[in-house]
Amino acid sequence: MTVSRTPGQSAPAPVTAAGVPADQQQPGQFLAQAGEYLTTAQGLRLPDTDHSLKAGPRGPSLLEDFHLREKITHFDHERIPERVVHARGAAAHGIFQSYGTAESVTSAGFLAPGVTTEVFCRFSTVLGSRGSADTARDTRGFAVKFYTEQGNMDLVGNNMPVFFIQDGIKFPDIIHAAKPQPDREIPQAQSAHDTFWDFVSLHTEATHHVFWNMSDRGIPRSFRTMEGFGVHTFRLINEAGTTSLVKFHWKPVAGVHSLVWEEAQITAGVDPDFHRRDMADGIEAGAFLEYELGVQVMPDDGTETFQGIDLLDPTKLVPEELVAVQLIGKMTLNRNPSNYFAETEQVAFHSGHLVPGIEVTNDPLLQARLFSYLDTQLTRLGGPNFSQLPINRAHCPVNDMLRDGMHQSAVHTGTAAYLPNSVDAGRPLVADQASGGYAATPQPVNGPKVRANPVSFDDHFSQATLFYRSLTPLEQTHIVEAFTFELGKVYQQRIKERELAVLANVDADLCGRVAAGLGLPAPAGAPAENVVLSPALSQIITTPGPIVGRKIGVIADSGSDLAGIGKIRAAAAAAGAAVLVIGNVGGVLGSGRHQLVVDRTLLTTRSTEFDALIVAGGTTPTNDIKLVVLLQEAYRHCKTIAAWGDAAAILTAAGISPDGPGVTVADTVNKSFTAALTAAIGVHRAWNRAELVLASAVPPAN
Ligand code: HDE
Repeated sequence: MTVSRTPGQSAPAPVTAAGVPADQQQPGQFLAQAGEYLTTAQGLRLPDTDHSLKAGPRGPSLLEDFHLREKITHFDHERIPERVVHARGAAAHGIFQSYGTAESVTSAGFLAPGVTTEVFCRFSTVLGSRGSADTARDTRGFAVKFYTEQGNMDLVGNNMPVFFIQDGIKFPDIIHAAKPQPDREIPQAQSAHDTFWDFVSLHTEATHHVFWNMSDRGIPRSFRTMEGFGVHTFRLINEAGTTSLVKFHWKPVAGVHSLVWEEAQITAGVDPDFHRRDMADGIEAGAFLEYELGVQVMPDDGTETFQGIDLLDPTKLVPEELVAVQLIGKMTLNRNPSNYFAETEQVAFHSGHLVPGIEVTNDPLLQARLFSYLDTQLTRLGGPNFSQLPINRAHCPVNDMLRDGMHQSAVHTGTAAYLPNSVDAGRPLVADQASGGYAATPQPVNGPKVRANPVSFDDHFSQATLFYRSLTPLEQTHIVEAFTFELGKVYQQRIKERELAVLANVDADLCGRVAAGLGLPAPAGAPAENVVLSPALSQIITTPGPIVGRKIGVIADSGSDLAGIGKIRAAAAAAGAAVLVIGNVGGVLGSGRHQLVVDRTLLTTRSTEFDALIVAGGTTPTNDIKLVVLLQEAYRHCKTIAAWGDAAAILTAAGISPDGPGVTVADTVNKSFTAALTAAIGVHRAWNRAELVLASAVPPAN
């Protein structure tokens, strides 16, 4: 018998550890940090945790030392298996505010007008181990858990809209090929090796995604400046029961910006935590990360295609020029986790965590994911009760029949652990749709049992061509350089040749340039003709965007115009950017009102930390080569360079012309100087310098 819950009838509050309701627990504190004194896990107060119990000060340790054994045993088991992919990550808490504009396409409660929902968002790289560098060339994970009133909803996406494979059964192959090679376990967190290129050159459906990886999207400037994509097509249902096919997009308010390759490589060594530090520092400084959620809505007309694009093929995108992205809400990441392990490491995302109004499609990649995400937690989080971990708990009442199991921390009451029952008055009730029950809209399913793809999945190249040709020449050059770098690291000649044959089917000019770099002949191919371009795919802008979260380095010493630095700091702070003072040595510059703490020295910093470098007026020229390297590197990476007063001479001495592109020089710090700096940083890079940099011998850079 099915018993429905009548509307308004709430389920009993969930009971968790030691009978304390979840909403009265301070996560972590109740279990591990109550009381003043250090105790064992059993609560026994300890008088000494520095000396093991021994037979005399020089004697052997005694087996009976239960504190020693508990302490060491627990330590021995502190690590859990890292994620098999996306092991390296960082996360933040925040809120999602719905604009209510999605009401026409979905009944999802958290997308209704005026609803605010708590979120936890984890960004990651795919290939590297947990301790690898943030700035590796790779796809980035962009996973958001919405703690909605209808249960947790996870949007487990990436920063690229397409994927390497069309069918989930290939996932172990692409990941095995891309991860470090199994004999020597090298290279770490890189695709620049034989097995990756061996696989993708044989498995040409990966081509479009490979182009995204080789583009600037593979090396984001920060999590703040990354787009996010749900990748698959989802089916949305509104209150009236009308369905649509939808692709999700996250649009960063700070714009889409990337590193340049040399910068990414240097940063991997100088600051492997570059992205996680940037996010944590930004949030701490109040420069929150913001993204608008958008949808492309396509009719669910039974064809599962839109203007010839197969919506079930995850190697294809729908150009925004064909279907505009409509904004439906905004996410603000505004709180750092307080414990990396408890939150960021233990969070468990699952593409099958859905709410009414949002459903999956038959995309064969998505179908396999629906199995994998639950399964992987059994190993990673040690059993089936991972949803009871504080970070994974729903923020709405939970009343499941999932009893017992490893690490069960709920204390279920009642005698009926089954349904239907009469001994617990038929509870918990099952909910019909009117009471919020999740019921998939009936979709007809039929067909012969086959291991096969639709014919439309055979087009592996046309959208790679679309992507490549939609970019600006400079972005195309970055792709050429990335292919040349990666294939240049490949040992086996036949793999390079096979990948060149793939490139020939995307764009002849690109193939020719990469072949020239590799010193190999360019094969002929048959690239798609008359591809309709999508300029929205380019990330180069000419109108200044926000500079929130950006870092400006000001080179100064005790003779510098400290008041001028103060004005720059005030202007930067007003725009959400940070100024760091770089001195010859540490300490404090000046005294009184304009006193400044030195944040970095020429020894502790590198240009890659900054979006702009400014030399303060009054600074004494030095012979320190590290200063020249600092300025030249920033120049070479097309970053904003500036100076005021007599400090222009320091630029000249470093081989940088004060008249050069993207170099701003003024007599003094005034409003027009700070406005010019903000505008220059707002377009991200002085791209008009790029040609000069590419053409010039280094040093000097002008
Ligand atoms: Fe994942 N993926 N994936 N993936 N994925 C995991 O789940 C998997 C795919 C993505 O920050 C794992 O808890 C399969 C596409 C992100 O915790 C695992 C397939 C997209 C994250 C897994 C895919 C993603 C993961 C590893 C092919 C973009 C990190 C640990 C069928 C739309 C989430 C874990 C976090 C993590 C499996 C393909 C995104 C093993 C089998 C496509 C962002 O379950």
